[in-house]
Amino acid sequence: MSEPKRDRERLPPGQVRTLKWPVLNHGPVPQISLDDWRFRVEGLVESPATWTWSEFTSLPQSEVACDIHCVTRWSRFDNRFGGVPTRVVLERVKPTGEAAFVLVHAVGEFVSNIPMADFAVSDAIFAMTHDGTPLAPEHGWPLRLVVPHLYFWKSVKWVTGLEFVASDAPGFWEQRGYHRRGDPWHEERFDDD
Ligand SMILES: Nc1nc2c(c(=O)[nH]1)N[C@H]1C(S)=C(S)[C@@H](COP(=O)(O)O)O[C@H]1N2
Ligand SMILES: [Mo]
Repeated sequence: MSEPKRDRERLPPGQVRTLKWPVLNHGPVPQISLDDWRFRVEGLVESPATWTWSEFTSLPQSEVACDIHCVTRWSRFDNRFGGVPTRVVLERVKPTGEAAFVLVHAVGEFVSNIPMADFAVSDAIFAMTHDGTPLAPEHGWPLRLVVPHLYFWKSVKWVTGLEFVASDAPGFWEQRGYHRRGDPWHEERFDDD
């Protein structure tokens, strides 16, 4: 077995470790009813989809252990997220060859843009649980995206669906000066980094 990575090596440049889990969102925590909940996939895909909660949660699930890094400089180690890997969704909806970016939509006006190659990594997951318990409402219940290798603003809470597009379109924070991609290891914080 390999040695666990030293904490120092797990902390991207300019980050500070926190043991708590801060809450960050624009606007209020939405009221969501699982009966009305839908996950819609549209745009450049062979099989557009609209899934109910029971349909979505019938998709194959797994768990991901990861550190999370917020652009506001906190990092939280050793999170365990359970849910449906993005790869499972990709297998179902089959993006066309032109699909180069994914717009991840949330309740309200929140959206974030993610390059396909980042979205399709094996540890990106639509999470329903954190450390074995359902997500708290303020952390995205019932479903949030987690893309561990990008700053956490890409990990959209209260996800409502995906839109596959050919060219990049900046999302909510990306229109307000955040970086298009957001790699913490390269400190891609703002659009001029
Ligand atoms: N729907 C939605 N998702 C969102 C946000 C938001 O405002 N709305 N904020 C993002 C930002 S800026 C961060 S840092 C993380 C924070 O997640 P947390 O509150 O679970 O720590 O959620 C991201 N996902
Ligand atoms: Mo953030």
